[in-house]
This record gives sequence, structure tokens and C-alpha cells, in this order.
Amino acid sequence: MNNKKLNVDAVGNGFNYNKEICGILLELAEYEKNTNRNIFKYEAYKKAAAVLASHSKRVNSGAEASKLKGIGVKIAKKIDEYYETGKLEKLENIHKDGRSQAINVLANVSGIGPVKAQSLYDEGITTIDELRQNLDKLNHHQQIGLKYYEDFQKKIPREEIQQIEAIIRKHILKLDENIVITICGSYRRGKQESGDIDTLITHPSYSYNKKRKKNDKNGPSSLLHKIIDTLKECGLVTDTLSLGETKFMGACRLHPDSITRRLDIRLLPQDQYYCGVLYFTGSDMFNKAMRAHALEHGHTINEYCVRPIGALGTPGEAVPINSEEEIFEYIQFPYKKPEERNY
Ligand code: 8DG
Ligand code: CA
Ligand code: CA
Repeated sequence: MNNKKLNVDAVGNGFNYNKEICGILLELAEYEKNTNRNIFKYEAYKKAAAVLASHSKRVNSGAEASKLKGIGVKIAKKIDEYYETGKLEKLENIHKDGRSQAINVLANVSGIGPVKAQSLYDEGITTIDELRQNLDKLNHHQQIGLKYYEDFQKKIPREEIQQIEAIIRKHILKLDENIVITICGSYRRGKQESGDIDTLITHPSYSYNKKRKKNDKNGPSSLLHKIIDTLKECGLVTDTLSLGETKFMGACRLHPDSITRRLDIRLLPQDQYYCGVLYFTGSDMFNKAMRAHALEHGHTINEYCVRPIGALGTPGEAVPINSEEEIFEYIQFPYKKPEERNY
């Protein structure tokens, strides 16, 4: 679960006829996640917002909205209240509630989740400035998140990601020309702006199924570490939030005076690469729709593999996958180009 702020423009594809209601529902979603830690309600509000965002016309009443999948009686009532009075009492109260507002702000720092945000609040920290006076209460990731708090809130223009991608490619391919690189997320879906840079990498000799020896020079850990070292040397990567065997989370920037950006790099085995590319391309809503479709067609899919579901309901062996298209074929879902996955 990530804590980036939800954004009405991030849901749906094309024009949003229900932008106002979506904004309200996304605010309620944030409130449920951060203040109440109620992930069910968070998901329900997010889903309702996504359904309304992709609806082809403006809904004029709760009754009309409730005909859509994912919008129940309670949300319908809120829509009516908003249309009738021009506001929503629940949201007015949340806005007046200092605790909720403070927790929302704190939970927007990379690395600070709802639990940490609440404990900071309970210790009397309510603003970013106060947090900056209390660095000792934060771990390394959270300290870097705070250092770049303002920068990380800013969206990254597509042209800037293109430039960053070119640098990543140039330096990584110098290490080994067989490395495969795909920038996924909203960038791959063609969006003009993205929240961060989701990079997936694989190498033909790194496979999940082929057992490898310990300390193998081409094993995952040494490859990812080499990649990060190279990207630091060339000046692109400035900070590390976390670095494991297969996952780097960090910060990068084009030039010393550019805005600092969030960069994630994941190293995947080549036999799990396309499931990873599909998953990390998203959108989140598209993934949910695709998983549901897969189940209806006797398969279970996740970020690693596609597995048929047997007669007893248990998943079988992962099927070999060599492209994203093959995943769509397996589950009989008409192929959608990345730009068509902005659900
Ligand atoms: P953005 O960065 O421009 O805001 O949008 P994004 O690229 O679509 O979102 P992201 O948060 O960077 O996540 C990348 C993809 O990972 C997302 O499109 C789909 C997949 N994903 C899920 N579920 C989740 C989840 O709960 N959290 C995150 N961070 N990613 C998820 O399917
Ligand atoms: Ca992203
Ligand atoms: Ca991301």
C-alpha cells in the first residue's frame, strides 16, 4: 500500500464528467485509510470514484449513481446530500478535525504510513515543519521522504521521464547489453504526468525456475547493486530509500538543480518478467478487472505468474509466459494496449 495522495485526474480515462463527486469520494477514501485505517472502506470509496470517473455522462442523483456497479446505498445518499446542499457534512467535519488533517499531511511523507502518522500525532507532531525538528523520530527512508517532501508531491512531466529513461538505458546497457528495461506505471499507460518512475529490469540468464548457486556473479543481488552503483556514479541516483536483492527504492534527478524524483527499480527473473510488466503497468483498477476476468476463466494471475485453477480450486503450476499478449490470451481477455488500461 502506498500513501500518495489520490487525485481525481488519476482515475478514469479521458474526460471525467463526475469530477466533483470523485474528488469528494477520494477525500473520504484518504480519510478512511489514514485516520480510521479502514482499508475496506478505502477500497470501496476508491472503486466508486473510479466507476464514476469512467462513466460516460454526469450522474444527476444518488439513485442514478447506484445503478452503477460498485456504488451502494450509502454512497448514493452522499451524492444526493451533495447535490441538494452543495456540501457533505461528513467531509465538513473531517476538514474541521485537526487530527485528521494532521495525519493526512504526515502520511503524505514517503515512508510514513497511517500507523506511524498517528503515533507522531500522538507525540504532538502535527506539521511538516514540526517533523523537520524531530528527525530522530524517523527512520532513514522517512528522513529522505521528508527531505524531498515538496519535490515528491510534484508530478513528473512525460518528457522528463523520457530523458531519465534514456540515461538509465545508456548506463545499464553499458554494464550488459542483454539487460531488458521497461518503465511501467502511468508512464507506460501514456499519461502526460506521473507520480514516480516504476522501472522493471530483467536479464536472460536470471530465471526463477533455474536454480542457481549461492553468490553467483550474475545472481540478482550483485546485478541490482551494480546497476545502482552505476546510476549513482553518473549522478542520476541521489539517494537510496531502501535496497534489497531485487528491489531498489530511491531518488533521482536529471541535473543538480532539477526537482528530485521518486525512482523504483525492480529486478525480475525473465520467466516472471511479463507478469510483472503487466502488473506494474496497472492501472490498479485495470489489474483488479483483469484478475476478476482471469478467475472467471479458470486462471489466477498475480505479479509473478499465471496459474490454472484445478478441479479442487487450487492453483496448478505456473504456465510459461513470453509476452504480455500471452497473458491476455491465456485468460481470454481481449488484448489492451497500455494506453487502453487507464481504468
Ligand atoms: P502514478 O505513479 O502516476 O501516480 O500512477 P501509477 O504508476 O499507476 O501508480 P503506482 O502507485 O506507481 O503503481 C504502479 C502500478 O502498480 C499500478 O499502476 C498498479 C500496480 N499496483 C496495484 N496495486 C497497487 C497498490 O496497492 N499500490 C501500488 N503502489 N501499486 C499497485 O495493482
Ligand atoms: Ca507510478
Ligand atoms: Ca510506484
